[in-house]
Amino acid sequence: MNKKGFIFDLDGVIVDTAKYHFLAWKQLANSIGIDFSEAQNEQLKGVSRVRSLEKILEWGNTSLSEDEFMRLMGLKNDNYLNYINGMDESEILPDVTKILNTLIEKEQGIALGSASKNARSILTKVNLLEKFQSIVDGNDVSKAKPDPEVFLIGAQLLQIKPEDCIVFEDSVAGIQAANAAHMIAIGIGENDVLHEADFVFKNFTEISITFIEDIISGKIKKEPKNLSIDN
Ligand code: B16
Ligand code: MG
Repeated sequence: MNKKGFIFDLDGVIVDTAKYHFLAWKQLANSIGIDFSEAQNEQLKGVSRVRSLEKILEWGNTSLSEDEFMRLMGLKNDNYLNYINGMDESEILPDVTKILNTLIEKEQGIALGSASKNARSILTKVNLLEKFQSIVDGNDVSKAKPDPEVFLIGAQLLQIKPEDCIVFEDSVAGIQAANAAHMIAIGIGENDVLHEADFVFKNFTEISITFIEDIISGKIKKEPKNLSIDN
């Protein structure tokens, strides 16, 4: 039997929590006199919570004591969790459940590989937690994407070789992490942004069951150009 490991990013792939990150970061930034735009929010996709606040402070030319930094991170997360608490299954992005169910039916490995420390709460809210055999989130990694650590741990937990894993990602750093892990990198989003991916789809409605079957059988492989010897 062919068994592959399918590793899903969370924000931007399974659900669109970027809109809630935006509202929570904007409220926090404005409270300390810093403007925060949607374009800046784009740059925080896939970036850890600590690094996100560091970037916002850089944009606002502001520095804080360590205590104040920690306090503001807590405030942002409390505010973000208020939005997350209102989530339900209707927020799952189109055809994500269909693809997950197909993979379960075909007895494939399924893992989550997210930078978010709130990943388990979010999956619970949208009722998808039990579809994942393994979860790797922001609590489990020491190195952020583009480092491949998050996906390599995912492969290890699934007990599947990295070369037999496939990553679904919406961020450039995440695609680079998948390439560095020698996994098939599937971008979810725009081709011009995610051009380092092996394949790019706007969303899961564009991914056919035949495509999934061809990956499982090994007919579809990683693009050789994305397999450089130094990563
Ligand atoms: P948290 P992903 C990432 O999720 C988000 O894209 C990013 O905007 C966020 O800062 C990061 O999680 C940390 O999230 O504050 O919940 O720990 O795309 O890696 O699933
Ligand atoms: Mg993401």
